[in-house]
Amino acid sequence: MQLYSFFNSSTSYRVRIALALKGLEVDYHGVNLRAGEQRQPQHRELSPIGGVPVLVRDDGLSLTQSLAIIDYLDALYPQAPLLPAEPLARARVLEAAQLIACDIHPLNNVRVLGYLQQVLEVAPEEKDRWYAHWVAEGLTALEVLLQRHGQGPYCFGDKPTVADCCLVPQVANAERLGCDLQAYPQVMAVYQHCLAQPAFQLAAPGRQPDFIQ
Ligand SMILES: N[C@@H](CCC(=O)N[C@@H](CS)C(=O)NCC(=O)O)C(=O)O
Repeated sequence: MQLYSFFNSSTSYRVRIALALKGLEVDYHGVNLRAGEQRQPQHRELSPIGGVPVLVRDDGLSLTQSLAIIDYLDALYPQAPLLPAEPLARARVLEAAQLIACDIHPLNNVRVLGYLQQVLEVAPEEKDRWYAHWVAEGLTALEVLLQRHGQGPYCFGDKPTVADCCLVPQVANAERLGCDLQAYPQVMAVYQHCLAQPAFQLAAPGRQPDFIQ
């Protein structure tokens, strides 16, 4: 399998965590989002919307959308399952994962921030306020969910799930962009626990072949 990824892309990071937790290796292709490579026609053949991650199977079939890719990997490689079988537990994991994937990430995606700056001509500090606002709204809600239904050391107990695959990259991004994360103690406890685990370390941006400072 091949993975089209960008070291700093949080959605690619989700898939890299899932692959590492399952002990799977892929051929890595860096797509430089800073240089706009995701919008090149050649990449749009793989990802019509122009994004990463893309997983390409050995037969050439490709798959986009990080949660669909993780679900596919989980079905194909059931070792270290990332979704519980019990219906309510499964829905809880997806609830947290989708809060991040649907309610936080899309508002702060590269193309959205680019549109704010380049088309709407929003000042850089206003764009940063936008980013921090949606991260704060989302992480506040995630903290409530985890306090109500979570159980450490991962989001939902002693095994990592797709919720952890989403939490770590989102918090890492927020940290990198200087957001104040003190108001989310349970989110941060899960984050710190995950960062200490070898699979999460393997998937980290700094460990990827396309890493640039
Ligand atoms: N919902 C998609 C989002 C994929 C996505 O947009 N990824 C970002 C990087 S984190 C990207 O490629 N952005 C490129 C752009 O917005 O131009 C997923 O979960 O895979």
